[in-house]
Amino acid sequence: MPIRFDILTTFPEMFATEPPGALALSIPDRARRAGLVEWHATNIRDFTTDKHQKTDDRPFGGGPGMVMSCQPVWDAVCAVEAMDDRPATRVLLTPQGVPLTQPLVEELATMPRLLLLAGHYEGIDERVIRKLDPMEVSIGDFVLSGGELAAIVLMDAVIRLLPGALGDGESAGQDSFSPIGPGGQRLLDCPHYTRPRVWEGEEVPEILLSGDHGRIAAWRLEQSLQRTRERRPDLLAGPPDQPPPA
Ligand code: 9D3
Repeated sequence: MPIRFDILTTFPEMFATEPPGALALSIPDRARRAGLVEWHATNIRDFTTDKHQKTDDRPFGGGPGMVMSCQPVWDAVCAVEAMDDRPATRVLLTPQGVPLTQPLVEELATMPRLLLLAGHYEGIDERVIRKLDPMEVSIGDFVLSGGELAAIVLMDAVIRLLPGALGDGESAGQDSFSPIGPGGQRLLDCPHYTRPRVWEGEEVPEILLSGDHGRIAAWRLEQSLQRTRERRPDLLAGPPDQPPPA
């Protein structure tokens, strides 16, 4: 069975398979055509009950922006979940969520069905969030205009991990090629080079031309460690200090 994504959004066009959108190209499109994944975007607006099809309203307590209303979100989730027998893991894309990391992506890739809820506006009424009790996920500490692009990022990261999604040329997800540090941490990749051997007077590092695969592997690991220390020391740091016992 393919993994099934259901996306609930007021912008379902962002998930179209044609004309090619973000997920209708490259690895996700090939995975879809191979039957490894299917996705269905549902417009939350189709579940509004008022004549103006309003999905949002002004915030209690005042302030800027609009809040997505409970009823259309709840009815959309219930209707979409009933379209398939498999239980859906509910995921709300929100700046308040837990950070999306590769271990979380790997966990999500084992699920038969993911229901992604993407909000626009300031946010969604907290009461329907509590009733849905979704996993809340953020893709990073920057401000998007809505959850849709975050949903696309999550889908791309999950889809490329599905068995059979990567072609022969592409390095795999849990790949043997991804550099691992002395403490088992994931490291940044080493630099890569291809022909010509000299470009604009810049030479390819001599070691890569040596044919000595042992020394090449050691050099690449050292490059990965050095770059990780310089650019992402947080990846090498151990767990944060525990507070001392009282
Ligand atoms: C400027 C508005 N913000 C007030 C403090 C709140 C806010 C609401 C909704 C900010 C962004 C959004 C829309 N973003 C998402 O829905 C979102 C998101 C993001 O903005 N960054 C990283 N991950 C995610 S996941 C969903």
